Amino acid sequence: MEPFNSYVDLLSGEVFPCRQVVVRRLSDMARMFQDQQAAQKLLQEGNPVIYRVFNVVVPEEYGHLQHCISVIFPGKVGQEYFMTKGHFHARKDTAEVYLTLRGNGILILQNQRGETRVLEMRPGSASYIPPFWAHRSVNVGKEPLVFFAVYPAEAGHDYEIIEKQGFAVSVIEHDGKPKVVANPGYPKGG
Ligand code: PAN
Ligand code: ZN
Repeated sequence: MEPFNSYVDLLSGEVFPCRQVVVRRLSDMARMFQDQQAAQKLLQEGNPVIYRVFNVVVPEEYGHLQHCISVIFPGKVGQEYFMTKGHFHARKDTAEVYLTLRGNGILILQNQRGETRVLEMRPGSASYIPPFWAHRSVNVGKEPLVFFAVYPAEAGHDYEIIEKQGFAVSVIEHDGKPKVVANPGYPKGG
């Protein structure tokens, strides 16, 4: 195939040209938030967009590199900040790099033993997500969190484990600041 460029608007995160945009609204992931009462209220008030992903389309084959921009909007469901669904890669032995372009976030990582790590995301942070770590990004700032991601094109996404069990930690606002807390709903022992 021919080499090509894409162009990223560093403020909005929009990619040009873009042939595939994923839009995640609260209704797509409402059960992932801790405060179900707050989630239901927000759903009734208009079902906000939580994030968008602008994908550059490349063949989903070994050797290619998938790349995209994610934009997580600022906001909270109860005290919990807007975040992505989070996933393992379907091929768990594949890594990923996130380069943050705008905003402030926290990247939650969790391995198959249920051990978690968190990394800050701010303009200029290049976060390495090693193979076998599930990942979810959380916008803890007041502006959109915009980051560029690149990963093996054959990696795929496995949302099922996270949809069932969630992550062992959540990021909530406490005294006006982000705080990483244990998730009470997470099954003990991983
Ligand atoms: C990212 C994510 C993106 C949206 O491109 O797919 O931020 O998050 P969810 O896929 O968890 O909804 C990535 O990690 N790709 O592998
Ligand atoms: Zn990923």
